[in-house]
Amino acid sequence: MARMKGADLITEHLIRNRIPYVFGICGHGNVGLLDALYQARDRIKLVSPRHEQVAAHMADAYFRVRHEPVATLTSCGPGSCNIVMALQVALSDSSALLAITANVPTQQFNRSPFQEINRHFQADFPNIIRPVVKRSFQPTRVDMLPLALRQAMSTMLSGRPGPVNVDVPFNVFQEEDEVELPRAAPPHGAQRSGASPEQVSAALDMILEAKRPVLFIGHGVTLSEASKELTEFVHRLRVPVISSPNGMGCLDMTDKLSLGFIGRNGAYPANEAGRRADVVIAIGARFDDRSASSWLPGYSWNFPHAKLIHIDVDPDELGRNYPPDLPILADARTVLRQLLAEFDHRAPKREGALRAWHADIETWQAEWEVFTRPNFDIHASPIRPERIVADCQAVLPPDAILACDVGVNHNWYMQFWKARRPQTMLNSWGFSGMGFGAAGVLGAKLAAPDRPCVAIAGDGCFTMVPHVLCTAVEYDIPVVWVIWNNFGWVSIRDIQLGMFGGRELGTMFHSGGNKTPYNPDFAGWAKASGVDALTITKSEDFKGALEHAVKANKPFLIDVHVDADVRPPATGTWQLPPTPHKEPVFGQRWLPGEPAPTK
Ligand SMILES: Cc1ncc(C[n+]2csc(CCOP(=O)(O)OP(=O)(O)O)c2C)c(N)n1
Ligand SMILES: [Mg+2]
Repeated sequence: MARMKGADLITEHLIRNRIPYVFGICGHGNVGLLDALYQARDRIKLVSPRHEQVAAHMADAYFRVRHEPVATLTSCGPGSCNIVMALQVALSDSSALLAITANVPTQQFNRSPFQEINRHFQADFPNIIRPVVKRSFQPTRVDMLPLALRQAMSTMLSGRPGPVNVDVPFNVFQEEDEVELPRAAPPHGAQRSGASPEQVSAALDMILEAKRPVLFIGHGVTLSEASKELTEFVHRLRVPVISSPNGMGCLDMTDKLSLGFIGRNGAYPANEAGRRADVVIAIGARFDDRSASSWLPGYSWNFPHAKLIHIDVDPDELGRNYPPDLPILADARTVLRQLLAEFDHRAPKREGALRAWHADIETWQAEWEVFTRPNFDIHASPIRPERIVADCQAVLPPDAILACDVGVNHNWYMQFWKARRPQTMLNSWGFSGMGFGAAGVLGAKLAAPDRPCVAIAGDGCFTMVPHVLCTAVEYDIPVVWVIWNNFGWVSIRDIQLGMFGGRELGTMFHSGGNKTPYNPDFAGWAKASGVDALTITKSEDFKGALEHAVKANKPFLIDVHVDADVRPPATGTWQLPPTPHKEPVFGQRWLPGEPAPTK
C-alpha cells in the first residue's frame, strides 16, 4: 500500500501494463491525468491529435498491428462524446483499447455542472458509451481504482478483445488514498481455450470425408496469431481458404489455395467455392451480410446443404446466422494445432483427394483472371481503379501496412488486394466508420515504425479527418495518404444510381449551381499543413509517385484522380430489404440440385 493520487495510480497502471502511448485530447476534466503523464513523460508518451475520433482510430489501429493495447484519454462531455463512433469501429472488429474518459467531480454530481450529462442520471457518460464498449467502469473514489483498472485491462484483452471504458470523475484524479497498484493483466492471447477431444475427432472426420471443403477465416484467426498453423493446415490438408478482410494475409494471398474475399465484392473463385462447398470450416469469421451475400442462398453459401463447422471464441457468434453442425467454442490457433495433431496421429492417405475440387477451383481462378486482368493494364486519365491497386501491390513490400478507409475504394482493395502477411491490411469492416484509414494509419505507424504505412482514403473519408496532417507533422509520423479522389461519396452515389433511378442528391461534390465537380486541392492543403504532396491525374505517374513518397520517409499525401464511373464487378449480391437485390455481374447463383450454370 502506498499513498497515491488517483492520476498517478492510473499512470503507473498503464506503465505496468506496458502501454507506451496515451492518445489523448485535453479538457478541463482530464488535466489531472495530463499532469501525472507529464511527471511520467520519460516512460509513457502522450500523443495529442486534433480530434478525439482520431485518437480512438489510432489506438484501434495500433492494437490491430501489434496486438498490444494503448489508451485514449478524453475529457468530460463533448470530448468523450466524440469517440463513440470510433469505439464502435473497434468493438465491431474486436480491437482492444482502453478509453479513459473524464467526468465532472463527484462533489458536483447532479448539480448540472459544466459538461455533466445528467438528464436521467448523474455523470451519465457510461450510459452513452455502454453499447460501444465491452464494459464501462466508473470508479468514484481513489480506493475503487485498483479493482476497476485491473478488471478493465483483463476484460479488454481476454476472450474476444474489444474497447473498454474507465470513466473517472475529476476529483478522483486529484485525490489521494492508500492504494496498491494492481497486477498487470495477462497479455492478449495468454488465455486460450481448446476443443474437446470428441470435437477435434468429429471435425477431422467431417473434413476428411468432404469432397469440396473450404475454410472461411476472419479476424479471429488474425487475433489468435494462427497464421503459421493455418498455413500448415492448408498445405497439408489442401483445403482452400476464403478470407474476410480482417483475416487477409493469415494465408499469403499469392498462395494458389487462397481464394480471396467472398460476397458481392468478393472474388469469383471464392463465391463459386463457397456456394458449392460440402463442408465449410469457419474460423473466427462471422458470416455478416457483406460476406454472405445478405444470406440469400446460392450466391455465397448454401447452408444447410453444406455442413458447417464453426469455431469462435465468442458464443454469440456461433450460429448467429447459420446454425452450425459442429459448433466449437475455442481459440483458433489452439483448434488448428489440435486438428494438425489429430491429422498426424491418424496419418490418413490423401493422395489424389480433392483432385476434382482443385481442378474446379483452378478453372474459376483462370476465368476470373481472364475477365479482370486486362483492366489492370489500362492506362487512362482519370485513372482506372485497378491501376492504383496494382501499383500499390508492385511498390509496397510484403510487410507494408495498408490502412483502408471506407467506400468504393475499399471494395476494390477487398476484391483485388493480395495481403502477404497477417496484420498488414487494416479494415473498418463491421462498422465502416469513415476516417478509420486516414486516422488509423498514424497509430499503425507508431506500432510499426520501421515499416511503410499507407492509408487508402477516399476524398470523402479524408475530408472527415483532414487534421491528421497536423498530427503527422507535430509528432513526425511518416505515413503516406493515397487520396482516392473521385469527387464524391461515390459508393453511396452508386446506390442512388442502381436502386433509385439515378436520382443523385447529396452524394457528389459540386461547387456552385453549375455542377462543376469540386474538391479542395488536397496537395495544396497538405503543403499548407507542412506535408509533402503530389497530385496525380495520369495513371502512368502514380507508381513513381508512390515509390517516391514511401522513400521520402516523411508525411506525404498523394491526391489521385480516379474514374468515378468504373465499378468493381459484383460476384455475389447484397440486399437492403425491401429493395430487390441485383444478380452478380460475373458468375451466378447456384442452388443445390441445379445443373451446373453457364456463364
Ligand atoms: C462516419 C460515416 N458517415 C457516413 C457513412 C456512410 N458512407 C459510407 S461510404 C461513404 C462515402 C465514402 O466516400 P469516399 O471516402 O469519397 O469514398 P468513395 O466511395 O467515393 O470511394 C459514406 C458517406 C459512414 N460509413 N461513416
Ligand atoms: Mg469519393
